[in-house]
Amino acid sequence: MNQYHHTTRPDSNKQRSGFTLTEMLVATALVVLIMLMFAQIYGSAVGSITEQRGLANNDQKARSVVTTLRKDLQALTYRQPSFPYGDLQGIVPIENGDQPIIDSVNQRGYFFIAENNNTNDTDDILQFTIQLKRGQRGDQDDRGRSNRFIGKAANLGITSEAEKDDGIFDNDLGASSAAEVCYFLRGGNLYRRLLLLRDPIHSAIREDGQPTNGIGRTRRFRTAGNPDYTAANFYTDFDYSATRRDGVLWFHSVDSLANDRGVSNWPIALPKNRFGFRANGTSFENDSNGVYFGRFTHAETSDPSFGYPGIQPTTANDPYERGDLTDSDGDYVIDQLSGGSRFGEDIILTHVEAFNVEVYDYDTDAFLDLPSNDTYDTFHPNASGTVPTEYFIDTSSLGTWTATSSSPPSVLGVPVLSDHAPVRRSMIYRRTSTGGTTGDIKPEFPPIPGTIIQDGTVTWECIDNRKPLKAIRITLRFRDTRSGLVRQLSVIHSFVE
Ligand SMILES: [Ca+2]
Ligand SMILES: [Ca+2]
Ligand SMILES: [Ca+2]
Ligand SMILES: [Ca+2]
Repeated sequence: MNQYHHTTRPDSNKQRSGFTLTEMLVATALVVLIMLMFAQIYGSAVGSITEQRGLANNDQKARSVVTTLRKDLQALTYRQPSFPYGDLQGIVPIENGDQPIIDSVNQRGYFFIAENNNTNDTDDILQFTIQLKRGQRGDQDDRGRSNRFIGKAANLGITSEAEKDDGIFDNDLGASSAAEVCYFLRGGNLYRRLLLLRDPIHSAIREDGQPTNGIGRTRRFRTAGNPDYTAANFYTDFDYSATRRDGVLWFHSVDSLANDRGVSNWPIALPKNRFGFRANGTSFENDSNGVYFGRFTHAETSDPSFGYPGIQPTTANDPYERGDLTDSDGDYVIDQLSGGSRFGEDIILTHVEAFNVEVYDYDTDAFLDLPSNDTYDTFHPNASGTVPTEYFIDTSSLGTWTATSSSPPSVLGVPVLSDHAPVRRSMIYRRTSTGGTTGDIKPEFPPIPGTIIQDGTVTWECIDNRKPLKAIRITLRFRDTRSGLVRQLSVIHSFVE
């Protein structure tokens, strides 16, 4: 039996000659739909690739900037004082009269913040001194052992010069374990300006032309016999910290970091010796129209007319005093100093929208801006002129000691040098007795916390009046130009050790 039977469907025997119009329309619609879907998927994929590239670019830049900033902060020379100079947690400024209580190992160089407008995160300045160390604070410095800071140094053809500090002659570079560094924003660019402190490498053999001060350590300053650098503009050819004194150009050295030697070492902490500060000790941050510019950039300091500190400036050509500096064309370069050859060498990040420095306030347990136009400055005991606002110190009603006084003040500033010298507020004496009458002769008031002084029938106790700065936070916000994405990063640096 033939079980096989042929089933037929309608039209199955007909040869198809084409698609119907309906089929065509449906097919076309499907193709368009699919294409649209692909376009959408592809588009968003491309978008996310661009975004990811943007993030990667930002992250890469940010990592490098943050690494640099962290390294600089870790190399801070100005640190928490250690026993017996206090048991404070954080850094404290050095006041006039504080010479006896300076920790010469940890309180070296300076640390400076300028807030300017405290609702504006583009006008903060962070500037401080750094030195590479083997480990933590108090360690020997690391001369020649790790990557030292490298900077330009022109070859002057004399025996003791910065060009030889790296031990290699004729490469137009010098090196140092120490520098002063400043960070600031201008025109959306973050600048890091590095100025080396002279620190020639050690050499057992003196015939190699290495500069030395004769005791095998560092050459502090240029020799007075060849004082001026007149060949070209100083900052075009030297990434070195220098100043002028007695009509002569002087390099700063690692010895300039010491704050316990008066002014014999021409200390870099003395404001007038720092980069970006005027001879009167004030930070120079605005052009002649009062427009903020932060610090002079490489573009400006390499302008042939910058002059300072290579030549003795006159009022007309001293960049800190001339009074005609403007940026009228709005290109964020001072017009009068726009002919420099080193444009952009100090830019470390572009398209930056904020560089905000804040200080930790333990009363409110928060990071806060300083008040507008204020600075935080660790200062120098011999500094004169404008004294920075004394944050983190109790400046309340200090009295002065008077013989046989029956109404002694409750708080006494520790007198320094002589009875007529200004009182110091880093260490104060509080009256612990009620009432009483002071003695006939003024007692010694040593600046040692915890010291009890019996003065007639009055009892005084020495108090460490300094309130340390425990930490700062630096917030960096910048934009990736391809993706348009904004990234924000914060670096918190603790001064507590
Ligand atoms: Ca500000
Ligand atoms: Ca060299
Ligand atoms: Ca300009
Ligand atoms: Ca700020």
